Amino acid sequence: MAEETLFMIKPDAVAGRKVGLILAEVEKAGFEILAMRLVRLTPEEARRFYAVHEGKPFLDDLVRFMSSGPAIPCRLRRENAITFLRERIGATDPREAKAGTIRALHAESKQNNAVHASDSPESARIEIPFFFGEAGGR
Ligand code: FUP
Repeated sequence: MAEETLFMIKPDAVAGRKVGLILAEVEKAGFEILAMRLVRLTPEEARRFYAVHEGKPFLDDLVRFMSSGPAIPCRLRRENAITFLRERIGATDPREAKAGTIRALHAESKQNNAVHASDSPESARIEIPFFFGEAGGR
């Protein structure tokens, strides 16, 4: 069944001029781009996006990083999009990510890890409207 997910190219990858390469990989993997923006998150927005990590020791640094420059959230569609994209991006820490995954290829560190992808249908239902509103960005 076709499914939608929220993908985001993070500030490290935008600053590192990796946007074209990463979008090419996403398109080659069969995803359709339904909506896309370039946004600079405020620290408050970054904290709200990562609200599930409230109280974690890495959150303050993560918020600083996520609000340090522009990021590119994308609404993507594909068969089995959520699981398939999580496979394609690889583990959170690029040192643990399988060879050939987006994070293995493009991430700098566990924090500056190039991309985000929704980890469940519940997350996608929150994260897509976070960036693309009720109308889904159409
Ligand atoms: P992921 O779903 O792979 O993006 O990973 P998590 O939801 O566990 O973490 C969200 C983000 O927090 C990661 F992308 C990077 C950051 N993070 C750290 O900086 N340090 C950690 O120990 C864990 C996560």
